[in-house]
Amino acid sequence: SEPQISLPYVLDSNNSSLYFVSTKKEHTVETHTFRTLSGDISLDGDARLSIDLSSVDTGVETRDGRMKEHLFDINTYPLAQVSLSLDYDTVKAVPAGTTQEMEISATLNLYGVDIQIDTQVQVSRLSSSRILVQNIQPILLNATDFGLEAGIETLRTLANLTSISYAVPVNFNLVFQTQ
Ligand code: OTP
Repeated sequence: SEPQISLPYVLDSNNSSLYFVSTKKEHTVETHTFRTLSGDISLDGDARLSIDLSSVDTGVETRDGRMKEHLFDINTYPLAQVSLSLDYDTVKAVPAGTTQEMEISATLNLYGVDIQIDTQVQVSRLSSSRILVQNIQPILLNATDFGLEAGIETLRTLANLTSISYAVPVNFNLVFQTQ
């Protein structure tokens, strides 16, 4: 059943995840994550997700360090930020135990560049106070859209690789809860 009163949602970071995929040497595909996410959804329907780029975890410390320094330049751009507006009441009205598909149009700010992401998510109501938001299709980023190709070429040279793809699929599972 739906909550009786309206409250803002806050990301439950321990139960949320965001994964991205890299491809090197044409066929070597690896999955990586960011450990630290935060976010919220206000009563006005302003939804935000903040990704702490210093929390990148590729399973290889040297690679994490190189990505922070040469790719993301975390001293200048510590966060990637996603924002969108949605209808709070539509989210509130999803009955517990059910899933609803929603079209969203979000802005991703990464490396000082804003790009628009139009995609479909599914919103599942876990309980009166918790929802799970997941992408349905993989979200396909291209590093060139953010001016990140020079950084990728630096990583490629440092690791002495023949290629690293600029195409990066992203998937997320975000749990939001009211307080
Ligand atoms: O020697 P060696 O072979 O070992 O070499 P190494 O492998 O060590 O070194 C080589 C290095 C390699 C191979 C790594 C290269 C790395 C890359 C190519 C990765 C580059 C990464 C990029 C470009 C991007 C990373 C991803 C992000 C920053 C995350 C972006 C976030 C996205 C897309 C999420 C978007 C979210 C949306 C649209 C919605 C969010 C929802 C909400 C806010 C809630 C909405 C709520 C409701 C209710 C609907």
